[in-house]
Amino acid sequence: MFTFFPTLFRRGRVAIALAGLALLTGCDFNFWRMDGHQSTIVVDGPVARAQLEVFYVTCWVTLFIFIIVGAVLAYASLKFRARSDADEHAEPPPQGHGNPLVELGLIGGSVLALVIIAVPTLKAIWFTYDIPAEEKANAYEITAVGYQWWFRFEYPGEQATIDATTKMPLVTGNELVIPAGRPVRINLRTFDVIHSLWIPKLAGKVDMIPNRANFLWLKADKPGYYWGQCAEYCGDSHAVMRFRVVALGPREFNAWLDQQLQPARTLVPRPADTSRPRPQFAALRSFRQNESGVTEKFDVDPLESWRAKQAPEKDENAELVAQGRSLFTTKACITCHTVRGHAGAGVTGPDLTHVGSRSTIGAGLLENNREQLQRWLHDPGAVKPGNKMAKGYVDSKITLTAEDEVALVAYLESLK
Ligand code: HEC
Ligand SMILES: [Cu+2]
Repeated sequence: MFTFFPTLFRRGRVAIALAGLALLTGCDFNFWRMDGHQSTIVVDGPVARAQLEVFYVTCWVTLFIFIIVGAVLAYASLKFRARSDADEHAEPPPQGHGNPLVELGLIGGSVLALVIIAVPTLKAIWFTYDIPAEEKANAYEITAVGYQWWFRFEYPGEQATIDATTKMPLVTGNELVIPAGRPVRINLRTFDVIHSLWIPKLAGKVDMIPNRANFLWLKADKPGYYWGQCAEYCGDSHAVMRFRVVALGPREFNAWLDQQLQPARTLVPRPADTSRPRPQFAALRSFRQNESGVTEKFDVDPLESWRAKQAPEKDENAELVAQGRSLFTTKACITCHTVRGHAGAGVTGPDLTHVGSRSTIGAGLLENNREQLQRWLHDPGAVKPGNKMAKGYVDSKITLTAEDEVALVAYLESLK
């Protein structure tokens, strides 16, 4: 009677825990599909796929070992359990010492298990290390530089226009646009501390280490919009040091390059377009519960939203944009930022030449729209703890009125 209750209690606890887990996850289809934005299980490229295969092999081998050992343990505990009071006080059964057959079998089994894991692991290490020889000629090269707490992307093969006589390699920030279906070699550098570049659906993480020329390669199977993350603790805002990867087909990639290579856009006044609004990410308006302004659910396909971001806003106000452009210089934004062709040669903040065409700001933290841009300019430190722009506001005594913010936002949005 008294031994019965604790058992029931224990079983009850397990049942409650299981029911809780089912409740927590049951409604979330994605949990069972394991297809989150940063899934390593549902992947979209050969490098991530090779790494996933090693994971599966290891899982199956360990599951096999678990079942064998568990079965032997269950058999022994059941067969030799105490069945009566007398059993409990009886001598232990005869003990065995050393059985060559069993011992050799266990050694052989362990070696076999290790070989089964080692062969695909070594193959994957070789494959993921560098682009296969036959694909090298088709490779595209990009340099990624980690900063506390954002990423700079450089395209060494593309010469971007500054003015009629000067060019420089193309630099973008926080949004890595790559050609789909082509191997991409990414040189990994850092401006300050150790960071790590990780795009879970495309490739495993590799560190960006000071004074060490690391690199990784990856390939996206098809055009898509991917989530990336710094994967090495690097200070205050490490957890929100994110970025996006946009993979585009050849024609679209070239069109994107053409646009990015242009110097910053100067607005030509034109009548406002009042036709149907174009697709947007689900903004704070429709997704309020997400305090940080990060959008996880979308009204439309994220790649489509990104595409929509490439075209000029429909209600551009040339006067406001011009006002924002001059504030950009007078409010010291140019000390850290560059708008190629307009003003500034700052390199400690992201290049803003085409910031209006990116889908996020603050290194993948906020959706790039009017509300979030203003929120960022108003108090960057409140959005992203410790970030260097917030420090710059204090050091350079930058203060913005609400009108300044609106004008600056209009200017930034015009930079397509
Ligand atoms: C002290 C240097 C500094 C100053 C001054 C500064 N910024 Fe920044 N800015 C940064 C840094 C650093 C980041 C990246 C912050 C992060 O994501 O961690 C940034 C990010 C941004 C972004 C988001 C870009 C992106 O791709 O995520 C915008 C927009 C921006 N700044 C606009 C401005 C404007 C407008 C001003 C002037 C009012 C300004 N900044 C002044 C350093 C500065
Ligand atoms: Cu980092």
